Amino acid sequence: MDNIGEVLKFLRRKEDFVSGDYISKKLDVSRTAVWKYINHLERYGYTINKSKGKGYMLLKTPDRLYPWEVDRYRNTAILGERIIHQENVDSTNIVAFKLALAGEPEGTCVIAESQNKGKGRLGRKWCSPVEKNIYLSVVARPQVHPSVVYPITFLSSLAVYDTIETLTGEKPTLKWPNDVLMHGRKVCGTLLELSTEADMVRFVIIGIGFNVNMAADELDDEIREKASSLAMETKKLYERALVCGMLLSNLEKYYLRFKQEGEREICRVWEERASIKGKYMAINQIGESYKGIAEGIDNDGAILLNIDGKIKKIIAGDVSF
Ligand code: BT5
Repeated sequence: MDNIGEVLKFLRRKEDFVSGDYISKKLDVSRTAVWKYINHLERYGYTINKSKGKGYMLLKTPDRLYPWEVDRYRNTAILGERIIHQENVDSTNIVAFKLALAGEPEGTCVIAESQNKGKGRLGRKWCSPVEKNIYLSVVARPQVHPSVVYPITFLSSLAVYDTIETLTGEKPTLKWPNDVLMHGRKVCGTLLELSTEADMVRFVIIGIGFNVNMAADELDDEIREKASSLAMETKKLYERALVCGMLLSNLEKYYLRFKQEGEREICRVWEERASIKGKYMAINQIGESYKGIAEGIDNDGAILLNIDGKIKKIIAGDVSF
């Protein structure tokens, strides 16, 4: 289906009919091949006006995260060079993890329209309704020591932050360690999963769940009060391929910065963006809760909490303000 994106480019060039003959000459394929591509496009959900004498005219593009749609908005050299798009998967992280184990190169993305076993951290569930949001897992091979991997979560949050700011003009809130919120409600979470060997990371799967067009009645009861989407917060719908392309571009920008400037720099950027210093918060770890004032983020991504004058370093947990 390599030529599908190319055929679409011709159809998009003008709001008029494009002849099959023209496309076949440009792509150096037969007229029958063009006809087959058009049929494929229809099966993918595109609405195309077909006229015997005039050719083809694109009337409607489905809101799908097909690789050739995301490519239109992606400005990256590594992330998304290969996109594996699936209608439904258990979890994009599970699919990407298996691919990475089998040697998939850095940058490959698994994107699904829905997940039936979407995962949060600690075995929690990620609500993943069909064709509404972005469920994306990126294979990264950063060649670093396992101890510096944690801040990779921040890369994702920062990329989502920039994407939201560009799209809406609003600044979201970053909540340690992996949440992005709008008006106090979670619109994005990141799940990192890694495979390591001795002193080296073999690969990291960066799993991003970003709520784009989800409506209030699609939220599971358990998250009704605390989750939201771009659409719910701004009262308009977004072209998900555009959002996804922007997200990948922003993620690559921060990923390159992570590689060049190191995890400390990323922690500083995240810390500043999250304006975390001086905030009073409670951090729940399995079975324990700590309350104190945030002093900042350590160089490995842990949060430093001042509890009655004593600094406690916490590497994992859930924050509530
Ligand atoms: C996360 O975990 O926030 C990580 C979520 C990562 C999801 C992506 S989707 C693509 C990739 N494939 C996967 O299988 N996973 C990744 P955590 O911080 O543990 O938050 C989980 C909690 O967020 C749940 O217990 C709910 O309370 C809440 N939640 C569940 N679904 C949500 C949603 N769609 N939007 C906002 N909050 C949600």
